[in-house]
Amino acid sequence: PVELISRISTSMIPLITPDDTARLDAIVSRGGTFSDEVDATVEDILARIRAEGDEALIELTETYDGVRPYPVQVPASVLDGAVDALDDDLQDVLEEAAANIRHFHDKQVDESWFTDDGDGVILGQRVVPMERAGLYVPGGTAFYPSSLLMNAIPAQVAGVDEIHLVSPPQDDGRPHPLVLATAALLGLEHIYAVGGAQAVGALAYGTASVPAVDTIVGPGNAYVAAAKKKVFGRVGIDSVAGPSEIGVLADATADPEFVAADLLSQAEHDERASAVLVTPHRPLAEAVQEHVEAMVPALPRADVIEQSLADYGACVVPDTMDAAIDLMNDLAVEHLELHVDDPWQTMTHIRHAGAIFLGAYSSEPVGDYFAGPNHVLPTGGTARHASALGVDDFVRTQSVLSYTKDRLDETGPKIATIAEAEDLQAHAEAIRTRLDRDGGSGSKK
Ligand code: HSO
Ligand code: ZN
Repeated sequence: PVELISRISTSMIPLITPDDTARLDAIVSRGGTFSDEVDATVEDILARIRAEGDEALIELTETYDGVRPYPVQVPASVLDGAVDALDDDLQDVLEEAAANIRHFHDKQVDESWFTDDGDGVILGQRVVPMERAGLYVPGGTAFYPSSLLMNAIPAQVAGVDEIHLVSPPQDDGRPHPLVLATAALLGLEHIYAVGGAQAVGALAYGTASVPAVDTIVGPGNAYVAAAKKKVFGRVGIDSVAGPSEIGVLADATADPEFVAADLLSQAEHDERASAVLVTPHRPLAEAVQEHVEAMVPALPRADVIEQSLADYGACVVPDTMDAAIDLMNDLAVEHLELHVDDPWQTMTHIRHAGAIFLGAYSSEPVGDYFAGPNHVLPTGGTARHASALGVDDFVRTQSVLSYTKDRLDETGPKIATIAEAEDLQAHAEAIRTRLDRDGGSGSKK
């Protein structure tokens, strides 16, 4: 059957077996890498921002965006009328989507907790929002209003005090009107007409106009991603997102047209996006191939889709559903759709995926735009260790300890024993000096 399969694998989305490890490896390891040129340029930009602040920020903006920010911080008066730039219907649905996203993220809020053993000893964990978050928002055609909702709302729900948004200036020296409108819709107040690595630097180090923040989130080009990686440690960052991907796990009950349409929805993101169907039911794979062929030519982004499918698309046909599930777990895809008879049952076998979409009507764009879960998700196999962007990315937990004299009298000698085993005498003394005060059990007589 392998020879047979390779004969028809010239389709727009190739049919392969799980033995085609070359293609499957290419899909998993296709993440974004930076060239040395990007790396050196970004290093330089960050050093200049650090040394010269606003002056460098404005100069670099003129160099890279060809315009002076007018001014760096967008005046409140501009924001007041910004929502008018939105078409009324679009405004309504964005507001509805924002409410859904807020509702979902409300559920993520963790409470502080404290234990009380009844003897006055209290241990606990405080959940404390960050003071300042930085949001990177791409300009012009790379700007998706939905992504601004997905990045800003968790910060708002977390209770972050100040959200500072940066976005590159257009010809008029201001961020794109749609960026301003969406920001205004969300009630964001601190907006700066700067972008690129210089904006990330400004958020990380602070300048006269842009305050230093505690964490920086949001998508951007290779320069922005490289800058975020470099300032990580000084500030927090969200994970650096790779190209989008979708995996569809399907059995004979799946509707091939739905499956094909959903594969294409991710393949259109960019040339490095990936779309993979895994099904043990070969007739389904072939039907999906046919629907793909039929649908792609009519799509405005057909070129992008053809490229991403040619490099990173596949209809994989393992022998059994168990093998299909194993493969899906190995791929650890960003979006996993389950088009199977009992998706809830199948889900119990899924270990690795960024977000899971169950059944024929949970199409991936439902999650991209509207349902409520975050669309900033781990890509490139990182779903093995990473999660969706969420409220957790904007809070810290702090441990709390409150001991009593009685409890220290009881446990102090044990604590001192460990300190001495570590040869850390001052640690032991910090305990013993308290036990000695009134001749407690640890006292040296
Ligand atoms: N699917 C993308 C998010 C997105 N889709 C934005 C449309 N707009 C990454 O999860
Ligand atoms: Zn999408």
